[in-house]
Amino acid sequence: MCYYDICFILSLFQTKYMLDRRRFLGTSLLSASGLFVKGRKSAISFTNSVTNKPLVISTWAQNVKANAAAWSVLGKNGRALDAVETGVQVPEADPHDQSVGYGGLPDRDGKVTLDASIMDENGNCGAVMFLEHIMHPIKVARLVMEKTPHVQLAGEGALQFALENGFKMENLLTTESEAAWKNWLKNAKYDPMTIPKLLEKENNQPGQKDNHDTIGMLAIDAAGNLSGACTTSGMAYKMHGRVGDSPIIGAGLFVDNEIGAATSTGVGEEVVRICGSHTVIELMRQGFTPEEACKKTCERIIKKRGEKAKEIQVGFIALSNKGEFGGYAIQKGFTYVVQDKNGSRIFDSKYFY
Ligand code: SD4
Repeated sequence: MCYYDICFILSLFQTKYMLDRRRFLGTSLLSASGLFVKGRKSAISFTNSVTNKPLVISTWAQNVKANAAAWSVLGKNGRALDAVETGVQVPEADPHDQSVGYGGLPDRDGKVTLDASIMDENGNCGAVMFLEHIMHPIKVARLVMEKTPHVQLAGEGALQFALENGFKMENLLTTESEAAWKNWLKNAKYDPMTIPKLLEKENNQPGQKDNHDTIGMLAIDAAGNLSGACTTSGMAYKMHGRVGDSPIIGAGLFVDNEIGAATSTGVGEEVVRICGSHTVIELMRQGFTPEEACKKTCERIIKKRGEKAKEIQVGFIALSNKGEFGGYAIQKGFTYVVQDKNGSRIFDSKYFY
């Protein structure tokens, strides 16, 4: 038997193992019973191996309204791409949401700079980064995808492209966010956990009640096609010119119609280092459920950062092409929200610390 024969036999074994594992996961998930966690549902109660579509899932509980907007498209047999583009515009236009679009906390120079990305079922994608003065960066990202030979446009060039396509320049810095920035300037100490800490102090976890964070939204439509969108004003008081994970395809967002879609929230630098959302999808390709894949991806960050990981928040959500979904975070407090034909449900994510 030659070397190539041995390799061939080994690959047959590997394929059989993966198929068995997928079958096992499918069966065990089917038999999972409904569970409730502190008044909210645990993801397992809605994870099953029967196709559940259409469905939309977003980071953070507050995004119930964004999901409802996406559902207005999905519920009428609309395309997942149109649904996610419509849905994430809700927090983009909300002046009280201090981590997305209008009203976002500025960088250390007082400028609101936005990152956004979008990806469809065919692997088409578009992104804008370090974009100023445009209320709906996600719409510009979609135009980058559909009207240019490129995938990403940044800064001045992205703004020029937006203006050429009929977008208006607007002041996105609200009085509230300007006041917060001026207060920060007194000590001017950058801390990537600024938003989580602020929210904790107010005894109000990110995503709950009036608090918000980056929105990553994933949807599967009635035709079984997946799409995703992610939009943010990035880390509060970041350096001018800083770009996070949200507009980086494979980091803040990834869609592969053969497997599923994933998106992230939290400290973008940590997500970029491990190509987070792409990693989630590759783990799902190996047979892990969306929740397991999100957990394993968080583990990669923890392994790299050691003790420092206890100071970092990153959360992932994922949706399979069967409508199975899940999420996981490094720290306590991450939530996600799902809407399908059964209505809207908020989930407390499982976490490490
Ligand atoms: C970023 N991931 O710019 C975004 C910010 C975020 O919760 O999600 N904050 O790094």
